[in-house]
Amino acid sequence: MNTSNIITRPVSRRTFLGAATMGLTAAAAAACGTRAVSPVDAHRVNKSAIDAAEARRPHTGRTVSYTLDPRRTDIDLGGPVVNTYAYGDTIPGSVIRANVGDELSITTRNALTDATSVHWHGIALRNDMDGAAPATPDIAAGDAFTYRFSVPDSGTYWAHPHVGLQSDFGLYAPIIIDDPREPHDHDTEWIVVLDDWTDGVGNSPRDILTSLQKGGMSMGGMSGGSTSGVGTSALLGGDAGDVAYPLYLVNGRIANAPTTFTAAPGQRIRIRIINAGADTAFRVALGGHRMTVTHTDGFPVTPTDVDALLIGMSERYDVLVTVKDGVFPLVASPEGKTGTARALLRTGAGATPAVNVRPAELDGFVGTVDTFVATDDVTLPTGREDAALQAILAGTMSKYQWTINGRVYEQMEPIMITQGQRASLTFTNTTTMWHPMHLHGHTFQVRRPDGTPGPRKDTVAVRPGERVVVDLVADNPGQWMLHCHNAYHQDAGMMTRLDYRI
Ligand SMILES: [Cu+2]
Repeated sequence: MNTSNIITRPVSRRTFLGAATMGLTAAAAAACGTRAVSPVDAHRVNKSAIDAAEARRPHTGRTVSYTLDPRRTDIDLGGPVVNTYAYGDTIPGSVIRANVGDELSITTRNALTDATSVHWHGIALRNDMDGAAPATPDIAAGDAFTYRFSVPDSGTYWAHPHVGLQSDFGLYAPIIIDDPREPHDHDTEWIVVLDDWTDGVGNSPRDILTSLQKGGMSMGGMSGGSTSGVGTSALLGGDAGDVAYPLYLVNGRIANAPTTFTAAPGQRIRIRIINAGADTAFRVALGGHRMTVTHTDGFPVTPTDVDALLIGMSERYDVLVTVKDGVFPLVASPEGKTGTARALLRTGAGATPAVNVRPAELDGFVGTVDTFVATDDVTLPTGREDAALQAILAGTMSKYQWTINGRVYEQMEPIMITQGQRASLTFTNTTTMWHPMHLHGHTFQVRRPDGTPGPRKDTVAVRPGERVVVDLVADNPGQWMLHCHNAYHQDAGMMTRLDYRI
């Protein structure tokens, strides 16, 4: 095996991890010779531009208030009880809900022993309330902060910290933004939050990262949360992830003790599916039903029927289902990993399906980002490209370091954009792993392989060796994080910023 060319070849992850003597990649080596920029020093924003952008958002004049209590607490996962971090006493945290144009006022009281923040994932909000430093300062242990921002777009979003590995604990909550003008095309709604879980039952997220940095192959064993034993996935183009989790959860419960959603036969259910996992893509299906996908990351798509959906970390899909009579498993199968997560849908009499029932739909037609096309009303204008931005994804597995444009976050040079520009952003994945790439403050439009507009998304999976182009409109000034939503890749450097020129 020629390890000198390892990042551009589809080698196995085991080989990749084992290449401990591998030198720096060309991209990383280039970065070593250039000046590092402190993100804090570079934190300059145009406050009046941020205020002007806020004035352009719709406003109802209504303020909806919530409190969020990040704390250490005991959580019953349906058998295993873990002492972990959560928002309040439940996983997921309580739903945050408002209408388009409302102001959300969310007082966050940090009872953790570390600083935290709350990032309002997917919402095109004002930059200084984004919940990611330096645009918004972190909240010190014991302190409180009230996030105030208006919400311009309807859809399914979620809240999570933007500090270290806190996103691989129980700190997550759904956010639903309603548009009262939207036609009401369903009878009832089911929010389904997926997660991969290790804290308190396997190795801690911190220990997992340490293991990955040591070479990744030393942590295997019965306690779970190991960094070996992850397989491959054709849908993900190769290695499925870095961490084999001991548990996978739907709405905070293990597969043996699932939550049950109750409806009546013939009802139309809108299911909002959120992947809050740190290192796991899920393949999701509802036994006995096809699903009509209506939204990707909050934005409408031409309704499209699928048997199952592939959902990467931080992605959201909304689906409509007209339910049959009986008891049906909603199964979230961790892609390329061993285990299962599930919930139950009960609309009538019948025995509960066994935990090992694998719906045939999981192996039917699986919707991926390539499957969907945004509706006309949310399709971004085409025909003009003022800037062609690049994000080259690379990695050096010898020390578990991941980079964008040759740099880890601490040394990043922001990607620059000018307000009003229409820009393309090209992700080029030179690694042997897939990366769910997320941009804050914007919902870009993914270009289909033939160049035509695909779905609106804030997170797009970029498979090994693949190039993905997205288009965006620079209409939300500030400094915005652009990063891989694999929590371990992000913590190990795979983050940069999109900065508006001032
Ligand atoms: Cu990644």
